[in-house]
Amino acid sequence: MSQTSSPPFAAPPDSVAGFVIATAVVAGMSLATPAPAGAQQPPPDGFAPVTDAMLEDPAPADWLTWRRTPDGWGYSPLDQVNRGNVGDLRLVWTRALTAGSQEGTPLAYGGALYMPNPGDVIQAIDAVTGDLRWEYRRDSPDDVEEFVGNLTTNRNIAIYGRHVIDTSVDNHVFALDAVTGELAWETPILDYRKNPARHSSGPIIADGKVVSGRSCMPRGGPDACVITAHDATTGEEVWRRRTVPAPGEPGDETWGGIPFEERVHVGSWMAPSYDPALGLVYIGTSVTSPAPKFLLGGVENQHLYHNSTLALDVDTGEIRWYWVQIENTAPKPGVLGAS
Ligand SMILES: [Ca+2]
Repeated sequence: MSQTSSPPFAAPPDSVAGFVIATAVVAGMSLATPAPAGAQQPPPDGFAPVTDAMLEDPAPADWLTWRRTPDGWGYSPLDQVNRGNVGDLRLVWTRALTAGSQEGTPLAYGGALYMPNPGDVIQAIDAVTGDLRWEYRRDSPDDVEEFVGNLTTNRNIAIYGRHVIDTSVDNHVFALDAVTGELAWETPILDYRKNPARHSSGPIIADGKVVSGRSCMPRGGPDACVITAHDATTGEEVWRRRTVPAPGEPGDETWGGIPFEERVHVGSWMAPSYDPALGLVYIGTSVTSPAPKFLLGGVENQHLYHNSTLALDVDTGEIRWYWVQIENTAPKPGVLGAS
C-alpha cells in the first residue's frame, strides 16, 4: 500500500464536503500558546516534543488527548470566555472537512489544531488563521470496505513526542510527523481479511504507550477482539489483551461451554482513560453479537468480559479488575422483544 502526505501549507483538497470546523474569539483575546513552564530548549523547527508529564498535567491552553486529560473529564481550565462575554463571540474562520461521519475532536498544541477527519484523513490547521499546514490521507486497500464496512468515523487521535498517532480503517496504528505530516511509522494490528475490526475511535497515550481499542466484526472471531498497546516512539507492539477468554483461561467457565470461535463481538470501541498514579487503563466493552448472550450460553452465565468496564495494567495489559455493567438476571416477559 502507499501513503500520501501533502507538504506543509498545501492548498485544501477539492473533494471536501460541506462540513466545517470553526473557531471564534472574543475581541482582544490571544490564541497564542505560551511555552510550558520548565520546557526544554525547542528543536530548530520550534516543535517541543510532547511528554508523559505534559499529557498528565497539560498546560491550560493545550488539548493533548481526546478528553484533554487522562481521566477523560473533558474540562478546560481556561476562563477567558465566560457568561459575561460569551455573547460577543464572532466567527473568525471556517474550513471544510473531508466528507463522511463527523465525530472528530481536534488536538490543540503549539498553535496548531490537529483534526481527525473521516476515513483516516488528518489535518494540521493553523489555529489562528485556519490555514492548512499539512494534510495526510491514508490510502487504504481497495477491498478493505468489503471486510470492515464503510464506517468512516475518526473520532480522536493522540500526540506524543513529535508524532500524531491514529488507528486506521485497514487495522494499523500509524504515526505522522507533527511538523511535516509525513508517515513516521506504521504497525499492523490485525489482518483485516482474517480478523476484521473497526477503528472508529483512536488511541490515547498512557505511560509512553499507544493504547487502543476497537470494535471486532463478528466474522473476525474472538482474536479480533483485542485491546493493544504499542510503544509510542517506535510503534512496536508491547501487549495485546483479548476481551474474551479461550478454553483454560480465567473466565472460560463463564461462557457455558460455547465454542471459543463463537465468542465474538466483544468490542472495545470507545477511547480509554488512564490513571497514571495507579498505572491502570480503563476501557468499556460491548455486547456480544449477532446473538445476544441469552441465546449463547444462557442468562445464568456471565460471558466475560462482555458489557464490562476493564481496568488493565498499563505495563502488561493484565486485567486487574472488571465490572460487568449489566448483570445477568432472568428476563422479564415483554422485555426481550423490545428494541
Ligand atoms: Ca482513525
